Amino acid sequence: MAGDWFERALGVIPGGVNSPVRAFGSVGGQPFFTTRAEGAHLYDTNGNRYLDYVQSWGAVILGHAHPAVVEAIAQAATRGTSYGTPTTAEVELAEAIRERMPALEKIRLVSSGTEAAMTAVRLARGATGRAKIVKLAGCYHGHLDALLVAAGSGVATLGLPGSAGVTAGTVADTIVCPYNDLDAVDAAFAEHGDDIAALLVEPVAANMGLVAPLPGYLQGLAERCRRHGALFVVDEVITGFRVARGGAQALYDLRPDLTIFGKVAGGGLPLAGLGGRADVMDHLAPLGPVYQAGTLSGNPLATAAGLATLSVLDDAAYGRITQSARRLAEGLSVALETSGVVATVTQVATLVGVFFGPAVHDYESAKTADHERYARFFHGLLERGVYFAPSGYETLFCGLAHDDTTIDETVAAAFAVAATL
Ligand code: KE4
Repeated sequence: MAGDWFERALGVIPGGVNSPVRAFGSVGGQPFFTTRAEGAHLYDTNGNRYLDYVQSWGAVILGHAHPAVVEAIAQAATRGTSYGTPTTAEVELAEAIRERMPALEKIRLVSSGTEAAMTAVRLARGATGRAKIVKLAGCYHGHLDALLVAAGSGVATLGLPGSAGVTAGTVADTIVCPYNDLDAVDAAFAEHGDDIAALLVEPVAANMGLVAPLPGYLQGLAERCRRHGALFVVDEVITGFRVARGGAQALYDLRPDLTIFGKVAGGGLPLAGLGGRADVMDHLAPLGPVYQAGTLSGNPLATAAGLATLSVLDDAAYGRITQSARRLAEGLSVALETSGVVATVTQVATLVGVFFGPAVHDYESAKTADHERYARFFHGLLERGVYFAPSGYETLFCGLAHDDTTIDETVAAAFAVAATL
């Protein structure tokens, strides 16, 4: 039984999980343990089948165990698993990424989004000779100390440690502004302009629930960075190769100085990276003075999975996934409205979000949504075999395996659960 496995896990792994959000802390209850997955479905140790909208937090887009990805990994494994030397697949994957995101003139592969963000922060500071970093409240860029910050009071405040173990010193150069608020960014540049190395943003915020950028917001950020000589860094770990073939920078016509990517680019294996202006990226070792390294960077199995995934994702695929997301968003809206539940369903291309409350535009308003009601919605769906994100601060991922039948099954379950909310 799952409970037995959770008990066993608790005896050897902190919280029983290797990443906190998996523990269901935000929604209550105990997590199930997955034994296998296929297409849009997960299967747990009790043989239950779930329609999966977490899709490994966005790392899976073709559906689980897609034949092209499985074959690519299996083939690569017969040739060894890691060499610690350059390989042709790393070059081919970097070129495939640049073909989709031309702003990434040079690319460095790493093993996680956190590692990519950490490198981007160090690189921005090394390339500009400046210390300050601007981040936006509610955006998540991984668990690097410099960005584990809580916003102070006020609109452009120096960060306070956002986790135990993060010292005041490591966040002393981090400025936090509300998302979707250009005036706050103006205040930050007015006070610290010449010392701001970079501004990091999730172009579509997906870690405070799904929050779209207001019209002109992203362009406003880019323009302010340009005016003050700071690097405009977009975190496309979720949106990259997810919301469009060229990511959010294609959707919103952006040319970032640096881009962080991950998840889809690794096809579900540990791969992430950063890329951008060659004159900035060339500051990275061994070419330049900004050190960065990784034993498994560009791992042959991960690059094989990433190449296989990207090769399936043509514009028609994104069109199909976007249509599924639209069908899901519309169905959820009707289901919740029919039951008279106050909820806001958001959709950006292939991403869908649900807030129990009025429209959300930043982290403060995301926090005012009814997360207790979201927890009840989550468990009601889970009981009916539908697995939504176990937190109202996450996002729902549609993929190629979510067809009309699976979406309609989900919407039917949502109607049933909405009536109980
Ligand atoms: P990783 O270090 O977890 O590979 O990536 C960090 C990261 C960076 N940037 C963005 C926009 C991200 O969303 C993430 C990680 N996303 C979370 C879920 N929203 C991963 C799930 C987890 O923490 O277990």
